[in-house]
Amino acid sequence: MQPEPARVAAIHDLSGFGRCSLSVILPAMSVMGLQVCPVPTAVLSTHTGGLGEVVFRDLSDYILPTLEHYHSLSISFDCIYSGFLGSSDQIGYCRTFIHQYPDALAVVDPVMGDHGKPYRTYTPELCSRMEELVREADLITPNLTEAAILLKEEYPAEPLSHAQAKSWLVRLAGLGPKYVLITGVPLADGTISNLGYDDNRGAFWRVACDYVPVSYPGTGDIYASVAVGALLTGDSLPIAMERATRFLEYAIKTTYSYGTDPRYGVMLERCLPWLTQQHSLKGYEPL
Ligand code: PXL
Repeated sequence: MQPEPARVAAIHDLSGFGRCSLSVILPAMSVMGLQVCPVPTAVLSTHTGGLGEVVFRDLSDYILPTLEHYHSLSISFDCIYSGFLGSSDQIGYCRTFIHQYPDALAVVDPVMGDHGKPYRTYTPELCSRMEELVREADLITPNLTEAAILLKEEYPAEPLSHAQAKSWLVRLAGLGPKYVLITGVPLADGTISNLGYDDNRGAFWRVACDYVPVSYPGTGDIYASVAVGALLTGDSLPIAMERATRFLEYAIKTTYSYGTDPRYGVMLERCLPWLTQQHSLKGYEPL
């Protein structure tokens, strides 16, 4: 008999338009063969990246009663995966969720900002408390902006040397997680790379990305959900990083070729079948 698919509790917002958070995490992980159980932290009409006045409903009072309900049903999870939060109280609720499932892979995407700036709804308190949640994680997936906030560093004005990049990865692992992935890092070798670190092995990895002169919302969510989906279905860390990077390259280049409004996100629907195929992946490198 086929075992049940790995089950993921996905604690993120649901943005109706703009292809980010649960709207992309659910299809991407589902098509990879995972069972995703959404636990919405907030419901928004759109993401907060330039689409005007957003309708925002905070769901802070939904998370713990939902957890209790799942407990009463003896539902287990293989992974607790948190992302965009609606309020700083939700830091504590996510920690409780993680504590209740100590055997599950705890993934924290410390969603806080991009391009060197925090997102509109992310208060200084929410940013400063994110460290409490990161401490509980097995794996974190910050972009460079979020990595800088967590490390209390200025957003780097210059590309990072390999030694600096390794130091950032090790310092992030020092906050708690065994595995660290940082996305979108300009390196002094001239690449923009996604970086990974496995603290158990002391192994550093790098997957270089093709540059495309446009930025889409939701790409961090797609990267993290594909990488986590790959890990949960048996990929090694560097292969999972490469699967996520190659998929995003494909989705970004597809979208760019049509010239759609970048605020509408990547054309995920057209690209999802890629995730059902096995690709030979060997483009990662040690950092
Ligand atoms: O993709 C990150 C994200 C998630 N959720 C909301 C956002 C963003 C980024 O802009 O606005 C609501």
